[in-house]
Amino acid sequence: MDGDSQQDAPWWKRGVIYQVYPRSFQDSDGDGIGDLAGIEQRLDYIAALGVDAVWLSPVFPSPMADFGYDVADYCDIEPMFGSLADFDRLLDQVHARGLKLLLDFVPNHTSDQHPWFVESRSSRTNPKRDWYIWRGAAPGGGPPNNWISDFGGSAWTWDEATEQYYLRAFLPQQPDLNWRNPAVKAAMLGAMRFWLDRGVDGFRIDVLWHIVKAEGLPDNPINPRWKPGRNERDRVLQTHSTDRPEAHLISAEMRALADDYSRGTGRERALIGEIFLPYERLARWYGTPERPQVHLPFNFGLMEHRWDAAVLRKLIAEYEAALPPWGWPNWVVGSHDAPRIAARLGEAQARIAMMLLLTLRGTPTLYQGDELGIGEVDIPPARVQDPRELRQPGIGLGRDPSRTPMAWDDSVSAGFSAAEPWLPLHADWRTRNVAAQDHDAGSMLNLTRTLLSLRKSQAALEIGALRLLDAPPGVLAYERCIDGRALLVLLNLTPEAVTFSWEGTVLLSTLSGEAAPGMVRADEGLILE
Ligand code: ISL
Repeated sequence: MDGDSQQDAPWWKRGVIYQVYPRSFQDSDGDGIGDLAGIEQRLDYIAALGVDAVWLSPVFPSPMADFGYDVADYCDIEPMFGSLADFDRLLDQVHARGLKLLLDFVPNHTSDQHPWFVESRSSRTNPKRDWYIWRGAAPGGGPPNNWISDFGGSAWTWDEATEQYYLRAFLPQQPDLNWRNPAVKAAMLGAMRFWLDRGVDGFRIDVLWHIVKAEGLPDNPINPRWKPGRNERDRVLQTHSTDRPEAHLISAEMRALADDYSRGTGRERALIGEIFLPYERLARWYGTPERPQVHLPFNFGLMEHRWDAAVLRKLIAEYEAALPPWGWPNWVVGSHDAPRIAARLGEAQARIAMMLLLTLRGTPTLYQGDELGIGEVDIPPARVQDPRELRQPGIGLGRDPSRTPMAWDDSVSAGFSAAEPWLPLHADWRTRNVAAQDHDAGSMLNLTRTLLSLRKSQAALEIGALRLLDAPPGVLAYERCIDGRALLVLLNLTPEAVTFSWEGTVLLSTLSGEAAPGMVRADEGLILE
């Protein structure tokens, strides 16, 4: 659980990443959907928040079957979001504020409208046929194997014209690329170069652990723990469809490419891998010092575990223990795919979650809107947009509630758009918005800003070592230390006060009023010196 001794640790270690979901950040042209010019207008807000890097969910041309995660051209900007010129201007403006910009690279699949796939499906003998994964029907008919799409149903789609199935781990409109074909790899690494040449600071790489499938495409093992009514994806274990050794080799090649751009420029380009795996397997995505892979394999542990001090203590210890000595940690509590943290935990504990995220050892990723504490959002059935919800309705898989627009003020559509937004706003947007919270010293927004500025001013929080401490049930306690200086973090994960005799000066409490010596108040988080 070492800290990083280098005071000159790179930005992706010291910094905080802010995820912007472009469709829902700021609309500048009145179509109810956010865009690049809108993001540019709001850059001062992002900079003043105190984060260091912005990760943009996909902004490439897309039919939007999966809201941008179906890319029809890797080297251009979706007209709905703007143009390449708008992008270049945004990037300049990001850099002018001392921030970094990460794009979302989607290598596992393209859109079915991508010219590569249009060619590939045109005939069995087309030169691009092998850019995707085509197979004949199983001997008795039906799909070639038992793989299941993450969105439910078989992972194979029958193509009437050429009488073969193609593999697609997500929607039928998202055919999986064949990364075993060297031409695919060359084209995709070329697309990364296209954006690195324009000056981006790196990528968040979508479903990186999916990109190569086991040779021969064997059936996946049945998951004995799956029950009907649960996510159909989990009916089988993704043993043969994900986490292949060959995908690690590609991840190392992507890293070598990023490192080529970092070398000698004093500007490090960083790669974040979206990978859902148990920690000991997640840790392998760091690679080795000789052959590094991604800088940060996303750690989704806090989203996947029960909100309980003992459970989280064990989780943190296991994560730290699983990291290779050269692996820098990272933490996530929200995203455009996961339920809102305040919806899951309630408002009081969402404040604790923010303190946890911003005081753990490792790079935090903060999801837009979580700094306002946006909670549950009711999406009327007629307004559901998410293909995951539409394909397996009513079992809690919908992602729309986490993708609703940012609320800036109490004007029309919360200042997000002059038009009706593509998704409804959260019900309490008239009071839960940036302008309102700006003036409220106790707001979630101001708590977030204070935590971010404290983190920046305290090297112990940015890069210090972490030591888990014993604490009474309900309280998660740890120390962050650097150069003999230690900060103590006490988080009461329960709605009851817990007796605990702590010492030190209170730097911050998540609650208003005086911290009470001898206890951690109900739903209180404390940072002590
Ligand atoms: O949630 C998951 C892991 O437990 C998976 O279902 C899934 O692999 C994950 O959500 C992947 O998400 C990414 O790729 C998808 C896209 O729909 C998501 O928005 C994106 O974040 C396909 O590109």
